[in-house]
Amino acid sequence: MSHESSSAPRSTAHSRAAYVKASRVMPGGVSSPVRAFKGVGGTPLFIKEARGCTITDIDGNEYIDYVGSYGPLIVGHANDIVVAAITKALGKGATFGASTEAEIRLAEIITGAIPSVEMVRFVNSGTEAAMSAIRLARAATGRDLIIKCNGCYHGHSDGLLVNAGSGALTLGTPSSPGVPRSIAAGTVSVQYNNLDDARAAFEKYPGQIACFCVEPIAGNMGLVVPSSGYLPGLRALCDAHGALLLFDEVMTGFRVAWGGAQVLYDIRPDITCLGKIIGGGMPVGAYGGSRKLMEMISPAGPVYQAGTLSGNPVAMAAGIATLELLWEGDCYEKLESLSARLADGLTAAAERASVPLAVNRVGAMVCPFFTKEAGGTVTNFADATACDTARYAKFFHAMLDNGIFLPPSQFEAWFVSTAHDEEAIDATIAAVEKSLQHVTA
Ligand code: HOZ
Repeated sequence: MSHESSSAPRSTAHSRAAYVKASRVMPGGVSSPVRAFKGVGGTPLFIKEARGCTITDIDGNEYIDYVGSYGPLIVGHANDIVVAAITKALGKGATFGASTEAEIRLAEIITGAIPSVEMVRFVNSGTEAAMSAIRLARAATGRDLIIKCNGCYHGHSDGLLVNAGSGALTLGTPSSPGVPRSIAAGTVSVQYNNLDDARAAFEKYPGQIACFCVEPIAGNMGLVVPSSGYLPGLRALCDAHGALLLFDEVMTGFRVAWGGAQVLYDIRPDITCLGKIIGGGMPVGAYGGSRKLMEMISPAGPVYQAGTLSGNPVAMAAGIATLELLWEGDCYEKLESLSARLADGLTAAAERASVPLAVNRVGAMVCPFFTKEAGGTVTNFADATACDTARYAKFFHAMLDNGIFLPPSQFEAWFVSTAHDEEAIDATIAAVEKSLQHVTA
């Protein structure tokens, strides 16, 4: 399809009216904070439908989409095969409160793709996966403390909402009222990409750390790439201190490679959290690890965790269809080449416009950071939060006017799907050229 864009301001009157109505009955007018445009100002779009790489709001404006529902839609919106799988499963019943063969199939795909995962427990969200994985780590080690990195986000459970990224960062509330001090005290936070900081935390709490919980590629403070040696260093520190290494691959699982970041970097964590892509756009999460560890989970073992809709057959069907599509053909090659084209185009456009921009990328996750100075890099939370969010906001709105839907925050990654094509990427770069003129004004 053609992706020609016009930079004429688009009418969003219906979205604005919907937002007024929504704000009367839903906190902030949304079901998840980042959607409210608080990080960029203005009124959030309400979506009518989406297909492929294109999303359409209720005013009928079409955009090339890089939000991709924050990661699950690696084969694009409303992929025919995924829709058919969902429809077929739904026609047989939405939920049973009993096991299905689809759970076995999805678990087999996951355990086949990720060497560190021999068994998997399905849950309903990444938040649930991380929360349950931490309980398992504490049970397995008999220790209470956990370490997490500033700016990493592992869902919104109490103990993980400490110096958190994603919406909590966008809104300037890294922690939250309502998190008991006693629970927050169980979380030690350190700087991402800083092994000395990690080592110091282990040394400060000898024999007390249950696990080091980390996004192997940080995707919730924008996209921050692990420096060489960081992940192997964490593995060695955990081993030296008898702690478990927990990779939160909710975002990176099956996105940066078949399997995820741990396959890409050849590191074996003890516990892995998954979500997003393995549910093909339906609500899902999972955590997994060695058989020995996972057999501690109820009913095989004593660590309790349950869920009425866990392993939901419609979500399983969507996940299986998505992963089967990814397995076939040259999906990851295509994602790599499109994403490189996007990142290179962003960098070149910024250079031409003399706008300082650091473009971070791993596979089909891309993030342009508006650094304060030319040549700036973003390797941790401090670098990310030093970026010019006002400039990102101007850029975001100019891109919307040019027909491109980006995450409404400097601190979220852009997601490329197999439904994008070179034409869409080139149209995006053309929009970037136009939009960068506005950020210097
Ligand atoms: N992990 C997701 C992106 N950072 C969350 C999306 C949301 O908070 O709505």
